[in-house]
Amino acid sequence: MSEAKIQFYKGPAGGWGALRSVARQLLQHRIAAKGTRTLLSANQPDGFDCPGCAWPDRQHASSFEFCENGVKAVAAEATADRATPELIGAHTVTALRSWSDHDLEAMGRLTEPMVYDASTDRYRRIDWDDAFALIAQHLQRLASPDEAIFYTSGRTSNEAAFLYQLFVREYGTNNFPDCSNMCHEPSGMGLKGSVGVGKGTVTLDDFELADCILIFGKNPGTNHPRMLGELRAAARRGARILSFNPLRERGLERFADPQSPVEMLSGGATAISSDYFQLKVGGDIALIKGIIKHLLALDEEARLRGLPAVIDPAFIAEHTQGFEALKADVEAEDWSLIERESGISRDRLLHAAQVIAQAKGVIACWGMGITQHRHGVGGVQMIANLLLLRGMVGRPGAGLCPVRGHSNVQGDRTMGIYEKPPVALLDRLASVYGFEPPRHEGFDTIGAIEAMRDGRASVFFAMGGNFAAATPDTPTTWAALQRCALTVHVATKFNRSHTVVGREALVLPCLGRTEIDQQAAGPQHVSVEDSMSMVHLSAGINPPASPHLLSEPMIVARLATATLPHSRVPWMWLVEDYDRIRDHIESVFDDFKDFNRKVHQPGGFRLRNTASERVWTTPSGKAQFVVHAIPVDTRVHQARASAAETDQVGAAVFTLTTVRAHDQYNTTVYGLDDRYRGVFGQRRVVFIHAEDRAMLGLAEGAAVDLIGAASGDDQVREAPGFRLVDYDIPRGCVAAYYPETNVLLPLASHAVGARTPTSKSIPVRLRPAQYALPEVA
Ligand SMILES: Nc1nc2c(c(=O)[nH]1)N[C@H]1C(S)=C(S)[C@@H](COP(=O)(O)OP(=O)(O)OC[C@H]3O[C@@H](n4cnc5c(=O)[nH]c(N)nc54)[C@H](O)[C@@H]3O)O[C@H]1N2
Ligand SMILES: Nc1nc2c(c(=O)[nH]1)N[C@H]1C(S)=C(S)[C@@H](COP(=O)(O)OP(=O)(O)OC[C@H]3O[C@@H](n4cnc5c(=O)[nH]c(N)nc54)[C@H](O)[C@@H]3O)O[C@H]1N2
Ligand SMILES: [Mo]
Repeated sequence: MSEAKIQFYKGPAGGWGALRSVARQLLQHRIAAKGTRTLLSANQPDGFDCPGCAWPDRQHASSFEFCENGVKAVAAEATADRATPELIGAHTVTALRSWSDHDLEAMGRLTEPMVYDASTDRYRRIDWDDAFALIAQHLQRLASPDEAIFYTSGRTSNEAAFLYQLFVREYGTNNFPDCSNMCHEPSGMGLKGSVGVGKGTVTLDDFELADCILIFGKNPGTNHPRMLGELRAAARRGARILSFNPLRERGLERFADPQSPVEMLSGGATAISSDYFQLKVGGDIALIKGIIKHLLALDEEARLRGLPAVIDPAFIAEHTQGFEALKADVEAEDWSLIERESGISRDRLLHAAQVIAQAKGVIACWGMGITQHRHGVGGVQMIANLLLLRGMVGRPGAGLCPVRGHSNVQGDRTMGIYEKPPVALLDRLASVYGFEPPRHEGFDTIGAIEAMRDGRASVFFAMGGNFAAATPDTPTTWAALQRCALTVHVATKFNRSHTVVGREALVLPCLGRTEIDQQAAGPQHVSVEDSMSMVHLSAGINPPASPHLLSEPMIVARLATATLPHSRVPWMWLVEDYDRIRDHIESVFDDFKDFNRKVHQPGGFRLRNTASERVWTTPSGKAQFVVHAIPVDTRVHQARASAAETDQVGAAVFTLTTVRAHDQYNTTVYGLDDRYRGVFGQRRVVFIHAEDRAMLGLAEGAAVDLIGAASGDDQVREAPGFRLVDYDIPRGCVAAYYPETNVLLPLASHAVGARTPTSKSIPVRLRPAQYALPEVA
């Protein structure tokens, strides 16, 4: 592990730094078997889908696409370290709860099912049969199935997700909170309203044709490194890449492709962004409105001078609704409000508008910087408005590109992991399986926490993930989970959530993506759907980390058999051969016609996306312009307004945005470095503008506590002991890593129309730390 230090990172993203880091990963992780083969088999036609992210691969067949963070994800799963019941049972759960995320992860792979013993406050081994019987007993005695909650993280395969939703609906509830609720929910909701489909409209081929790529609130250098390959190729072709991000992110500036001998040997790099707009955190709606306002003015000017239109009047007339309302709203918008809320000047926005006006193919990509706000849905719909104005949806080289996180988060939704299931899905389940599925909405993530907190739900089951760490309002969430009669986690690694137990608790170890899944009919494939709706197969190649692991589909089948003795679904027959599960998927989802044949072809197939064909499945049958006001009512605005009344420097309210470091995968902390941001050997840092720091009278490197400042919140929220790091970030904004900062976010602070926690805009104050931090170089 590196010594703790802050050191400016001079190089490009990728390059030798990335190669060195991979080499270190390989040395550090004792890789169980055939380590290199594991890495070379990621994203190959007959290998496994990389459990890293949801960015697609070319044909799923190109030579090994180098990805440093994919290597980390694969190496972490293939580790030779084992978290056995003995190792875990050597500590009390109370003691384990105080370990760092990094130390919990470093114990290695889970090997056997474990049950929590309250009398000793420890986990111990349990048989699989007894574990399923215990869950069945709890589920069967609930007064209503709605008192049970079934969470899903986004690594679960289509086959496992399909069986899981089938079991849970036959059991009788739609309580399906999932990681999507905390992630791209606003993209799904926003896009459904704007273009009728809650998914992106582009494919990788469009990236080859685009001459302008907009990147909002996304850090590809760390979170989707393979996306940099696409951006680099576009930049070299002369495409304009505009980045909109409060932080200077290295991967958006310069990238050296480790697969390019010239760049590696010459020390060269490709400049990625042609322009970088360092807007204020939460300023995206204001900023996009400014660009649209300019575009409309440029169009008017062109019209008066008899020049070609800047917007696309034919597309707008034929394909859209709501243009006049949007135009009136934007034209009435005040430039001073736009500039104040976005932090970007009218002139700079004119430049952005001119670049967009001249482009023939515009793609807009976005990530968590757009969605995790109170007005996340509005942000997504403003992006859609911008593209629709120029007819940039449903034509080659153009379109909408929400960049999904977890490798199968999109597929899980397609398979029906959704607390608001469409009526058509429920009708089909009823006709295919002969049971009446529940018709009312279930709990999303926020709803699930509220229900457990209030005693309306008492069994919590998680298919993957780390619910106790990933969710907001840590004290409330933990108390909610601890109130449950039973908590169950299906997982590959021991994590924080397993230490936040109900009165009874189970941890069930499962196979990972990289492992051979042997069933009666032989080794099995699973399927996944990437961020661009490509569905393809994945098959593990490593021997399982332990002979006691079950696959996720098998866990669901055995749980269903134990819980629903009268079920007519042939659970155990289905999991003998996953082709049978795929046949069932085909009988429920029309888009999966001929599923087995199509998915067994190399590269798989693309699911239909009506918006990319300009078929608009909105209520009006048209693509919809949607008006959104510039937010001036968020918790940050409210907290600032009340701080202004007290007028003390110490009362200054900052907008905290929470981001991922380079060496983490969500709540999984592989290492303590964030190389591109110059942070080494530590995670408790706050990035701040030097003048803000000086205004607070604090030195660089000073220790501070973060104090939650949401008005109307009666909880005291503190995250103690962070080091100040001067950073290129707008004044008034600070950034720190997740999940350490989740204690600062009130449960009630979530997105309008999507209920996504507002992890990217948390009002905080900074106070000199009450306790000293250790010395740092
Ligand atoms: N290695 C690795 N890969 C991952 C993950 C991981 O943790 N590690 N996580 C996976 C998951 S589940 C997801 S969802 C994705 C996440 O991928 P990203 O969306 O890239 O995730 P974040 O780190 O949250 O970064 C968001 C970016 O938004 C910027 N930002 C913050 N606030 C604002 C704002 O108000 N406006 C704008 N325009 N920008 C803002 C931040 O500076 C940062 O660059 O990555 C996936 N891939
Ligand atoms: N403050 C703040 N909070 C956030 C975010 C943020 O940006 N800021 N981001 C949000 C986002 S975008 C997301 S997606 C969520 C993530 O929330 P989750 O998806 O719940 O969390 P992860 O950290 O991805 O889950 C990691 C755990 O998954 C288990 N695991 C790994 N692989 C497998 C597998 O193949 N099968 C099974 N069963 N288990 C497996 C391992 O035990 C590991 O410990 O967090 C959200 N929370
Ligand atoms: Mo995510």
